[in-house]
Amino acid sequence: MDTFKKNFLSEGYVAIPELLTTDEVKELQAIYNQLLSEKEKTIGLRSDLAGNTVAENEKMERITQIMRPSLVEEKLQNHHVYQKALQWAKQLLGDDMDLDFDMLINKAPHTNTETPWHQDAAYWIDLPDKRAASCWIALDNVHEENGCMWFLPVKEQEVLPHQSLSGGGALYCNSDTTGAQAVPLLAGGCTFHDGFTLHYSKGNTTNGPRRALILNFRPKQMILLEREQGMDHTGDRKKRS
Ligand SMILES: O=C(O)CCC(=O)C(=O)O
Repeated sequence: MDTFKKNFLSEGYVAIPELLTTDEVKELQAIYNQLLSEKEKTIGLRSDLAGNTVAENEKMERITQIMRPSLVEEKLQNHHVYQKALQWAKQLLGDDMDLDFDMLINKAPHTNTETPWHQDAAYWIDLPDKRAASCWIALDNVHEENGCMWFLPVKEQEVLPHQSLSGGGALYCNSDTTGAQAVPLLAGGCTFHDGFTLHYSKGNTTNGPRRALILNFRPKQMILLEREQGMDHTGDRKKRS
């Protein structure tokens, strides 16, 4: 077994330092900026993971999340990044992996808002086949100060109790995160994490954006099961019931 797969299976996450070329990063940055600025295009798919706790007239997005961006942007849908990431997902978890959903998570400059510790499975319905991999792709150089990812392996495949931030914000869980590792990356690098791995990122305190494109993969059969149950990752955030 190759080292990437071994690490992914034992730790619940792995870093791939160079998924994309510099040109691919530039192409994706341009598409990303367009999606961020054209708010009307992403109505219903867009929200602030920080929750809407500020007064309406002071409202500014701190952690912009856009679900399923490739549904509204054809250039994204056809981009080579989806094939590259899928090949990795197959290598890590098997040939039956397919794209379940994509999303953008942007931390604008000086918004200094952390994404709280959570497990992705807390957002999902319970499926019989638990294999899943989220590919978190850095479109800027990322480090602690602008919000690179942190990970903490979880031994059992169990979903810890989660709560939501007020105002429809992200899910979070209170857990001892001693020993968590920060994973800085250059733009074009990525990490893969599974649905149970605890993860978090600090706020962006720098002058630049922190743009991430996230692609989630799981077995084709499980995607069909999700869709049958009305789960297509476009809707409101809900806690696992
Ligand atoms: O980008 C972030 O800050 C958090 C990303 C995340 O939670 C995820 O990809 O599952």
